[in-house]
Amino acid sequence: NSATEKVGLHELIVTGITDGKEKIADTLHVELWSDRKPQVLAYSVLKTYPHMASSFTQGLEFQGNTLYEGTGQNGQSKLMKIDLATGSVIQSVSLPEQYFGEGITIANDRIYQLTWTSGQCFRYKMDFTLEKAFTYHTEGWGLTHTDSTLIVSDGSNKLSFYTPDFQKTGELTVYDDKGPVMNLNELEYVNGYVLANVWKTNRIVQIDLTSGKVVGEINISSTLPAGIDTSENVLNGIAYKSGEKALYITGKNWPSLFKIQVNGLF
Ligand code: DDQ
Ligand code: CA
Repeated sequence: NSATEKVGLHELIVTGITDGKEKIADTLHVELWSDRKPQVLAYSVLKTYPHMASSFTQGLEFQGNTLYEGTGQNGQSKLMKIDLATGSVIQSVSLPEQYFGEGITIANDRIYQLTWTSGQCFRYKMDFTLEKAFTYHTEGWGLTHTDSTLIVSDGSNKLSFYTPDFQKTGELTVYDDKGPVMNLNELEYVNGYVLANVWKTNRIVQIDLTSGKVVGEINISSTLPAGIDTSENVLNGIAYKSGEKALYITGKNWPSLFKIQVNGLF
């Protein structure tokens, strides 16, 4: 067997010897992975806030000091403005029952909210009036933005880039040193990188937007709320408060929301 390597993302081609000649084996095996081992980023919990345990969190983001949350499940999906100190709702709008709400982000003073399998992204004015609906052709999972580029995850190891009018402009595949990092879910753009929590894990990965490599990771296993059923009620919410250089994290139906400081992120 032989392997060829390229710099950056590696490509492995497995070949076999048949009748003394080297041939590509019956099963051509091509795998891509990163040449970089993610740096484990240590963190500390600065504060614990209440979070509504009825919220199936699918998107979390600050605009200034104001926290916004989007929730999922058919018939229970909402866009909400949240009072951080109490966890209670300041303002909310419900999605029609046929939609399963997913990631949210706020760009150019507009709130965007994805849906899981309906291929519809809703855009609201800051007063929560619905302004427009856009169509896309993947599942909708997480959403964040940098300047006016929207960044969407779809449950694969891919991030897709869209204009504010939801025209697709590109995509990026994400790898760590073990291979493709699938199930990228809720997203947050922080300081040149995209953070993504990986569905059904306690892992947040830090993705380099130029290469797709996972350069860092945070494991929040020691910060799960007590007594939650972690089969579906998983970590799913990362919001960055730039003034504080702090992250706020929560999960689906978690009773708490944690303010954390991560070493080496900023
Ligand atoms: N997604 O957020 C990973 C994109 C979808 C999660 C869907 C989980 C469905 C759970 C439904 C539970 C109903 C009680
Ligand atoms: Ca977020």
